[in-house]
Amino acid sequence: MTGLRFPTPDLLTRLADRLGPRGFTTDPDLVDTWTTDWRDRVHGRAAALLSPANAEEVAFVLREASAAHVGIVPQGGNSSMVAGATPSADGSQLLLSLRRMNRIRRIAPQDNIAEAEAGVILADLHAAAEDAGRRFPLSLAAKGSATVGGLISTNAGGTQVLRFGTMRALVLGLEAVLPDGSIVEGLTALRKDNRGYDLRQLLIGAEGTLGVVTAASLKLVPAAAQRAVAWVGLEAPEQALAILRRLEQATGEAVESFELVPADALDLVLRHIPDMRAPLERRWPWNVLIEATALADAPPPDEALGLALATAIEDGLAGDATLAASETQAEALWALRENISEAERIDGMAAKHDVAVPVAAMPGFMGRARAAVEARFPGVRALAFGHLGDGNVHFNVRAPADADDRAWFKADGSAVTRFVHDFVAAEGGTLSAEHGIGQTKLADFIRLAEPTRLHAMRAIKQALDPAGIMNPGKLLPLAEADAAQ
Ligand code: 2HG
Ligand code: ZN
Repeated sequence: MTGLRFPTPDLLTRLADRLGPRGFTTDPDLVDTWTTDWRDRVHGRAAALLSPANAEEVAFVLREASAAHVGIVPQGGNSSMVAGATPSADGSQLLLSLRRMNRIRRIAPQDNIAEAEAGVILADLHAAAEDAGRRFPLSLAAKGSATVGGLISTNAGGTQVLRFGTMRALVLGLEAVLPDGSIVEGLTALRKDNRGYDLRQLLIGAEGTLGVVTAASLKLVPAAAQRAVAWVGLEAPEQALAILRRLEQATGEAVESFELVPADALDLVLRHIPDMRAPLERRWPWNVLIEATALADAPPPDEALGLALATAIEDGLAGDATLAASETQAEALWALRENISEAERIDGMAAKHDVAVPVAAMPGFMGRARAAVEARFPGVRALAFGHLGDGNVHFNVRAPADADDRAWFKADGSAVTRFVHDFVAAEGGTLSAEHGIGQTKLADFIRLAEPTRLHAMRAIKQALDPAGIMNPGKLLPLAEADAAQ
């Protein structure tokens, strides 16, 4: 690789001419809103914000950037948890927003696919699929801003992975632009296509380091005509897991979400988010939000779920439970879960970790990790919540109650993170279950990854992006020569 450079005035003029006023700006009022990560931890600068209207314009940008050795940072809704779409602080990189490419090109109910451009917001895709009597079965708290391109580039997970898998399982084909400006026309509706290396899977989860996803054909499933949503209070995560396995026996594939919420996460939501109400009379140490669905003609899922939960209470596995009696109540229960990140953000800085271990090992892991981190850093408060059914929790560590959270984060944040990542590595887990590596996990990823994995990743990067222009400094470190000159 050769060194990256600052964009010259001449390059900026060529980009402005090709993209037009809607597609190019250097106005700080418009650029600067997109140069900080969602959690306000990483502050970048960008020479310009590019908003192409189609794949041909993206191709023009990448060809020019490759020739000029200028870094490109692709961005969707900017809801990355790892600062994966935040440019570097030196202002040498160009932000490439895909938000203008927000058309759902078609929905084909007979093929069960939707073809959506990279800038389509997840909630809009949900609505369009529903209008066609179908469903796109991936959801997460940031659905109002996260875009299809970002979800693909980060191989997003969310709250339905238990049944439908991550984004990798839901993408049939991609249209994408490679760093040399060539366009991959891969928007297939084929369910099977077995011709060697799978470029689509390579680009999914590549965090924008190998090219730019511009559109995708996505799998749809039949609309879930009925859903049952329950909130369960219990004493320990081990019991939660036992309940999940029982529910699977009782309801087959009906359970699609099984989310763990500790008492202190619920407290945060009740404290910081308006109009939230505690779902159960008592404050239980742990809670689980469960959603089960069924097609129109199937028996109502609330009967099976209600029965299984009543038995779990009788058997002493669960302490208490409530079943939503209406859509409004179901939404209210989901709001308690989906607002945890926002409530934690309002509360202050946190060292955030997105870890996974084998499902059955997770309850024990959470207990050990919490005890270890709280012993090593006295006063800190560990909070583990999320996708217990996938063996993935967000093991976030907040400042001691009496500390200035920003000062604490600056002084101790990376030591806490290093400690947690070492801990999860020692237990055979991963430091990124669903959020990716981005910038905030880069150092520990490189430190802890197997050399063979890193070697293969570097070889792929070198082959597809020899100038190193794509999302520099994310997922793989900048080579020394690549800091912009
Ligand atoms: C979630 O599960 C997201 O709500 C965010 O992945 C997790 O804020 C977090 O740590
Ligand atoms: Zn999550």
